[in-house]
Amino acid sequence: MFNELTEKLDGFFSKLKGRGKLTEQDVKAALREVRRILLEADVNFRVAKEFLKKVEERAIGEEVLKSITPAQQVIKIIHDELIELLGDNWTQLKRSKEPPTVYLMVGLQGSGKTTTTGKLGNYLKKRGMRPLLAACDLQRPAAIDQLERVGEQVGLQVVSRVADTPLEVARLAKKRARSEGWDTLIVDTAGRLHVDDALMEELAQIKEELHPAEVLFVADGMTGQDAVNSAQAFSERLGITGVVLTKMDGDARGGAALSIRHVTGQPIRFTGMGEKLDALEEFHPSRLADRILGLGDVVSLVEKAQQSVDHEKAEKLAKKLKKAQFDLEDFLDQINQLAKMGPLENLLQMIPGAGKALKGVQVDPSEMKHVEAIILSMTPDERRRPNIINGSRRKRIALGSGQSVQDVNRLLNQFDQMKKMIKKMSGKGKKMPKGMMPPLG
Ligand SMILES: Nc1nc2c(ncn2[C@@H]2O[C@H](COP(=O)(O)OP(=O)(O)OP(=O)(O)O)[C@@H](O)[C@H]2O)c(=O)[nH]1
Ligand SMILES: [Mg+2]
Repeated sequence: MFNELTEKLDGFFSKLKGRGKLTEQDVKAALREVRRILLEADVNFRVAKEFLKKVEERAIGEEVLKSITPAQQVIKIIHDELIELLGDNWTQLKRSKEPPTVYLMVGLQGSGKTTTTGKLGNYLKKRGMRPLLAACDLQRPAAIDQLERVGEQVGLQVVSRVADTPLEVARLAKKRARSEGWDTLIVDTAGRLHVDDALMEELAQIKEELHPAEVLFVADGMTGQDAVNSAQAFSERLGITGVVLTKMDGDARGGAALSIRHVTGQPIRFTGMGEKLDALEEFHPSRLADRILGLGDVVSLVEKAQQSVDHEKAEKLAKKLKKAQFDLEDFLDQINQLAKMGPLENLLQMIPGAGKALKGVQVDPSEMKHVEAIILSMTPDERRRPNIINGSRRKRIALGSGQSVQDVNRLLNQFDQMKKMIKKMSGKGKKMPKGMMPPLG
């Protein structure tokens, strides 16, 4: 996410870093460059203009000219202003005084409403709440099926097929939530290709009926300028309280986040980071600003690791590590843990410097599958005592896993190296961070 923007700013700032004090001329030239970067990244031109005006006001003059490292000063100003533009720090979604708290999901067709309904339900469930989902998209019969499937996947009940109009389904769903004691109701609605009156009217009626605590505008992060226009329309005609930016796992140009926030004045609450129903992240402006400026997002990385790793397993593993009993079963376990943390590229992006260093390096998820296949083709005994795996066993494992003998050799070598490294670490009495895995080979 925001790769291109980061890269360009990086390139520009490395030029800047080589210079002495900045003159007004320099600042203007620098900001012209930043403006080009922002526009290319699909930031709305009005937003870019206002943003840069603020930066310029702060940058030109004493503050920068008197500073010892002017480049750093400019970076800091841009960073601060970015955070300012992206919004205040993340806060929890609002709750209603009387249950159920209703969250109304709205947005254009295909923006990710139904998926996000499931993701949000999953997110709240994990935090101890009891959400109920409501299928109020009666445009297409398939829409109801889809939400029912999503509900099943995350283990949540869905109110569907109880009436013929979205408004009536919404009303009955809230009634049911109240009488059965569900504390949250998340309402999936229909989308349209373009903002149209019929849709706005339908949504306005549902909103009036349900008194939602939040109206969340779900926007496709890949759509750039379009996202801005529709966000503005929904914001003006319906009134929204927050934004979920989906598909930010793709190569979104990034401008959407900046612009939508500015145009609607409403905070971005979450980002969708994949099709899976756990791929929803809380939106942290400061972290995103760090990311835009290439400072990495270590906080997210650590949080992610902690959430995904089963702590009990981690503790068992730590004990094994101490006794240097780490075997291929554990190795496989670790690979599966890693897989749970999401696409590898996402994780690597969060490590400072990794974005640049790994540029062009493709991390192939099928690699992981190969490793898994190889280990699964071993006997339990072989997994526990890899040193017994001789030449003929290697051939058998290669055949069984559909990989080459070289692949098997490589994996065993990697495992060997990793074991040596672990021994070294535990020998020095260094503690592995809780829940973190050792680097792969
Ligand atoms: N990569 C990626 N895909 C997503 C994300 N969120 C949703 N999608 C995909 O986008 C497509 C559309 O998502 P839906 O949830 O059906 O969108 P919708 O807004 O409900 O669509 P309509 O009901 O037709 O208006 C699906 O293929 C989803 O899997 C995301 O964060 N990342
Ligand atoms: Mg839908």
